[in-house]
Amino acid sequence: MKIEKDKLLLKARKILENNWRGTHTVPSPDLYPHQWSWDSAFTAIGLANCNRKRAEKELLSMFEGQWKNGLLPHIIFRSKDSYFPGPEYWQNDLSPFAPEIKTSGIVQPPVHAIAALCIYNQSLDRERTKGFLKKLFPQMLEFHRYLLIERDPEKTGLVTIFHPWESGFDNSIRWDEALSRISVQGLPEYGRVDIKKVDKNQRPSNAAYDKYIYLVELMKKSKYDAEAIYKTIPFKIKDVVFSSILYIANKNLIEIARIIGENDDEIRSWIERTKKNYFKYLCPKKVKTRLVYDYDLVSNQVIQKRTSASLIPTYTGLLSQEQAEAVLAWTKHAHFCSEGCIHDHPVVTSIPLSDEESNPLNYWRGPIWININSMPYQGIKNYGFYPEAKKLKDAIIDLVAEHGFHEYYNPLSGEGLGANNFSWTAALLIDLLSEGDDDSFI
Ligand code: 9WN
Repeated sequence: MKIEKDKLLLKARKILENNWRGTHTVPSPDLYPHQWSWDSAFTAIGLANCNRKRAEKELLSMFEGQWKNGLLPHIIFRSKDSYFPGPEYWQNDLSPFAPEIKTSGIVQPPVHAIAALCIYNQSLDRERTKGFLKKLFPQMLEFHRYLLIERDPEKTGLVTIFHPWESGFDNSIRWDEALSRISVQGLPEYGRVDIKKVDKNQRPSNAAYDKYIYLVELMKKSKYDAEAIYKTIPFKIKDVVFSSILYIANKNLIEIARIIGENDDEIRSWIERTKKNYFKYLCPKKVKTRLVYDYDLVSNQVIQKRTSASLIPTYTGLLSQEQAEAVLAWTKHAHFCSEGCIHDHPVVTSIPLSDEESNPLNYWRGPIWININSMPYQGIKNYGFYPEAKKLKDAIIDLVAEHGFHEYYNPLSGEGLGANNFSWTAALLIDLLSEGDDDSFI
């Protein structure tokens, strides 16, 4: 498809403009009317290319929600607009560390340092941007410290998540087995708002929501204290995407420390820890596919589910060239919707189309998401697979140009699903379209 790049860029910027609320960008006005953590960081990556002042504000405002123990919550509640679970349900004041502002009590992947470095790299006035980095650096460091201490008592350099929402891949098949072991008891009455706004076939099931709410109940009982939660919660997983993103974010934090003249010894020690344990936990020798997976701390098993999560490690640079080739071969197989498909989008789906569990409509259980395409795109490009990377990039752009800026897409038809006018889709598109000469790496 021949796309008109300038028109597409304008549309993407307009979405970010409409979703801007003066201090932050909402992921989508109707379904997600507050500020989400990794959404804000993806949005800042897009804004770094076109509105750097706003990009800085976006990240700084996200850290207004930071807790005194470093935890950066996955939602800051910014308005009275309806969302469930809302602030009255989370009750962040159960924790002595919570801020005044109302937030959730869980985290999301730390994309923020990656976004902050993007802002600096794109800045036309780097001296001034250093001031922004200086402000944000200690807060990002505190967040990473929380993840590497409170969420990693095993000292593996890998993050333990307590809830599927922390992964950002909410109802992914990656969590099915762990959730199936949990029996829900004493659940409070609650009413979902999401399925009043989006077709319920495109959202997680009620049974999944019961487990999500039950897990939050358990965390509330522990007053959101990670040490206490570790002892009681039945969902404890070393998340491959979260840990990979943290590793990249730590590398970027080192670069930021260099730019502003801060000490980076502690960050380097975290990086070494991750390097030492990444394969030990996430891809032990007995794993025949050599793909990198999540590790379930309750069953003490690698979760060998083939999903797009296993493509994210390409972005870390930790894979050997041989392993990166295996990932690439895997993506080209049934997992890219490509040759032989009824449309022309060789884009990464959340789980392989060939998988019998794949559902083209349902959230993280089949559809295409733009963030899980842009990260492997950077990854395979870094490994030197230029033609494949170019093909993926063109496909992402084509998909959005043809079908609009949705939260996710049906991999069989390209049809947009979930929320419309979705901020990270717009932002990551801006980032891809702004990369300079499209053919520069061919
Ligand atoms: C729960 C905001 C968020 C994203 C997540 C996505 C979805 C929320 C929900 O929306 O999760 O956090 O209500 O389903 O799964 O990745 O950050 O866009």
